[in-house]
Amino acid sequence: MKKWIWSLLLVLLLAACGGGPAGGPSADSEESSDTGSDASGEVQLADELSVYNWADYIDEEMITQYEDTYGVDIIYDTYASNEDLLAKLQAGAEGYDVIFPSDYMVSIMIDLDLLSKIDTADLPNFANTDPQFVGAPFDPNNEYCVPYQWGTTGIGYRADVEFFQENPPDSWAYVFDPAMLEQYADQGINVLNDPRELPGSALIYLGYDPNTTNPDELNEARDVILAAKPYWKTFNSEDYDNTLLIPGEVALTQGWSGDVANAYWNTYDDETEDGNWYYSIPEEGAVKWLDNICITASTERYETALHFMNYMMDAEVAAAVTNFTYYASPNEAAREFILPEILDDQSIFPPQDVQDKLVWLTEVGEEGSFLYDELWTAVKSSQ
Ligand code: N2P
Repeated sequence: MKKWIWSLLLVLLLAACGGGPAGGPSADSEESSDTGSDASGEVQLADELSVYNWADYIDEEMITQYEDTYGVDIIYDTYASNEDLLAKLQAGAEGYDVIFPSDYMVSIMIDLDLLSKIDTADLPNFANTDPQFVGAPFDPNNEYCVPYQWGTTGIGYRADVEFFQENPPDSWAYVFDPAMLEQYADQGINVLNDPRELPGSALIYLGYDPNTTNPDELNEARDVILAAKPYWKTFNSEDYDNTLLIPGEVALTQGWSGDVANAYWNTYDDETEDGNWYYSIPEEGAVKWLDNICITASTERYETALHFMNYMMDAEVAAAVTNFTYYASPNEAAREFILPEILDDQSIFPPQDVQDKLVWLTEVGEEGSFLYDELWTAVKSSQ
């Protein structure tokens, strides 16, 4: 029996109603877990689906739209880092169906058997993906995950800070060099509360690979972080754009591209035609990342999870997510629905010469993970 026969039925139904996301079953499930196909070949969706995503990383209206269209209640929960997500799953948390790990975390999760396999032939909307994001090195045949959003890790700074008007932050020294920090730290500095991203930027500042497992290089990065830490006000990667940047609680942040763009557009002044948060990719280079939609190995609602995955790859849904989060979309078909000011914003979609300076984080192996854990514990426990 063809697994996605229901998607055909829905396409016909949506076509009759004037459109909507392609691919979807009838929504009259009575069950909280998948029941597979019934006699007519339609997949019976579960009553509920548990989705676990990064904080501030979706347009919640797209969740409501899914619930209303398909009659599936989404239990939506968020995390602050890949490591928090991993810890939760490793602690045996069951019930999460759909998760959004980044590149290097996909590799780790594949090795730990934490993900269900998928077949992209079952996902009609996978065809919307920009070919440059198909078959990324951490999942070369997309046997586990599909791309969700991508971005970079750089520096966000407040345009109205006088020091930055003369000295636009173009180096990681603005985050890590105490002599530099002296100039503006009293106005507040935030860094990402993330055990790979913060050491990663420090390593790049020092001229090292952000994936190094060389203990001397990691010790050097730890010392740079410890020397800068007294100047930092907050470690926040969860809601810093809304609680620290937009209200002007800090002057500078190590930040993710979309979060800083969110602050830019939310401080945009129609009169000056400018926002108050700028974003820079430091001259030493920076990390780029690709977050993914994956299904947990422990799911009992595999078909519903797959159906949701396909929904998220619909061109209009993916565009709505980017228009809300300000992160770049790997969905090529979504481009025509993305607001022109977002498509033209080079801090969100960096030009090729900037992209050439970017590196991926990769899995560092068991010993490497131990070293990064040790570094992170030293950073977080120091006074
Ligand atoms: C947005 C989270 C961005 C995810 N708040 C970075 N991988």
